[in-house]
Amino acid sequence: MSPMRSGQQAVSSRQYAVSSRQLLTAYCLLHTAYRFIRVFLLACLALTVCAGDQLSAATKGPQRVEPRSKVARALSTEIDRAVARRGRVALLQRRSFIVQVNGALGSQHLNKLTGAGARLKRVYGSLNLMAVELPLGRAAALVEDEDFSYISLDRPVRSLGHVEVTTGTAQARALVSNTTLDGKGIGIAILDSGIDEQHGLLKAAPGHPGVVYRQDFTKQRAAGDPYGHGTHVASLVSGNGDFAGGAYRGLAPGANLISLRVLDENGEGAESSIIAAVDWCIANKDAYNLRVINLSLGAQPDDSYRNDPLCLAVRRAHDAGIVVVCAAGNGGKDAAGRKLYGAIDSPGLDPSVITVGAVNTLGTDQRSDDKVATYSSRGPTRGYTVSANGVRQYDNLIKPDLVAPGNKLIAASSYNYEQRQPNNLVFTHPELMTRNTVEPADQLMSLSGTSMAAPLVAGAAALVLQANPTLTPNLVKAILMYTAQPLPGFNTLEQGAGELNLEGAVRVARSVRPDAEGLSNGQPMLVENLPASQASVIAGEPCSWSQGVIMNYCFAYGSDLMTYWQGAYAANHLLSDAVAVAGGQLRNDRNLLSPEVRLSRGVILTDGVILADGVILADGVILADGVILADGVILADGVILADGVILADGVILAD
Ligand SMILES: [Ca+2]
Repeated sequence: MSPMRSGQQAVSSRQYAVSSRQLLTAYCLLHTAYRFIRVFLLACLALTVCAGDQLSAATKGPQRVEPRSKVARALSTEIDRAVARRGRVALLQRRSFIVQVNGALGSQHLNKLTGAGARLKRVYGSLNLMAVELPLGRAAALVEDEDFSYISLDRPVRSLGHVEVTTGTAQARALVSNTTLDGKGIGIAILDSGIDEQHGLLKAAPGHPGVVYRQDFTKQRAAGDPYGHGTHVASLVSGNGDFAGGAYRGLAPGANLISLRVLDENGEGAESSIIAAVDWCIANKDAYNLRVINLSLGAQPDDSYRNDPLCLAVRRAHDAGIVVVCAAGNGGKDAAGRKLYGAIDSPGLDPSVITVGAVNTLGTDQRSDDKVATYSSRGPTRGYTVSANGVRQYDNLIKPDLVAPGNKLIAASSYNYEQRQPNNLVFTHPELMTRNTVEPADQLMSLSGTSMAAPLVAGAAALVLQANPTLTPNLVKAILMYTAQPLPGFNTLEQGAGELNLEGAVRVARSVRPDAEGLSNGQPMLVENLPASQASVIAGEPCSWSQGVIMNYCFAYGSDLMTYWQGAYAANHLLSDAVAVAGGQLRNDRNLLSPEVRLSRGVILTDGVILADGVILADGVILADGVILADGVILADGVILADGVILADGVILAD
């Protein structure tokens, strides 16, 4: 059984894009004909009422890519469903809509709407659209009127403002005296599909440096971000707080972005490009104070992390003192929707990096309703080596390391100025666009995936490093895990240590002695005590810290992890160096862990697979060799994507 893969979706989207382009070309040809054959046009007036609208959309570019119908797809599905169920109540229910009009918005439009029982919520005169409330059943009838061009549901926008609160970032900003934590001075490399630097959330402004360096590692040498993924990711990291009243402020708006383009206009890239970009980061880290790399991309592993070239590259970056953040992948379920374990992408399967899964916040600041997204890739890692007699030895490391909001996040939508059209993600999936403005630099889109969760952790790492620039990558990772909040009902292979809690992370980070790296294993490392409760309060709710750190095969826990320097935090180690498997038992290295740190009592089977005692696998999921026996879940095999193609997330079906 092979897991659902974004790559398959990317291929089909591309085919869809070609046909859409052909449609647009046809419209443009029609438009030319319109100029020269007005007489003919008059004779065909009835026909052009609809086509003319599409023509203007085609020439203006971003307005609407392929208006096949006057009713948005999601809305027409809802109406159909209500009608099929004879749902009188559903049809009478008042909903919020965006109504677009033909021609200049005038009193005739307002009169018709109020006549249909609509309540006007907001009128956007310059955009010729209105936000209204209307019974669902009236919506379809409304668009029969020629004065109206398009109607869609006014979907709830989950702005980053929500993410800023629910991750504890809003509180964390003021935790260091005399400064506002915004990532200032920290360089963050975004290895992705490029960044649209003209976008309102990303262009340079006072207090918001935006992109300070850019280089294209693909063969295309394209400007901006024709695919759209990298711009979205970059604005989650550092969107300008002056845009739209701060509703989409990134976690680290003061950081310096380094845009290294490794994915092409279809979201695909080669391993070699990524390795070259990572090596560029290592060579230039001092020039840009480059402390964080974000990799919202991945490939299915066909190698152990010990041999995987991407893993070796990110390991070099880690060893050079850079915090590397990777998306876990979106392989959490198969095509039939069944839960899947063992689908962590490369390079997220390397023990040195911070691997991030996605949380569905349900759009609320409170975290008590948060869930790990169904598509978020679960551990263990399934890279493998093959022994001399042909037997696969799987890595089986616990991943992800933590989870962060990643479902339906609204952020910047890049514009393709060369072709005068939205980015390819929006071009092929117009429903992703959540803020469709005439000004391309103000457009926003909604994406879901671990690709969206990773940049929140990258931004968080930048704030932690601003709070305490002396921290090693291992200590940054340990602090983020230690202060993360375990979500009830999800095991460690689903959520790692828990959900990102920046309030707690900054509180610990600022307390670490600046000379901590010179300490020996077990020496006190804080300048103040840990809070007695070891919990944060976010959106009025207590959020307990996990108080532990994942180390390959187990969960190390105890306050000593934060109160005493651990040898494993040093730059020349991995956290997981502190724990070894010997004779089927976990043993901790006394030189790398202080005596009071406990290890979860996981039993290690002879083939290196964990059989946990309920600490790690709370819901009783049992791992055997290659198959999960409990509750029908399936363990993905190390399926091979042989040609070294790297994929960004395609468009995934959000929870
Ligand atoms: Ca929530």
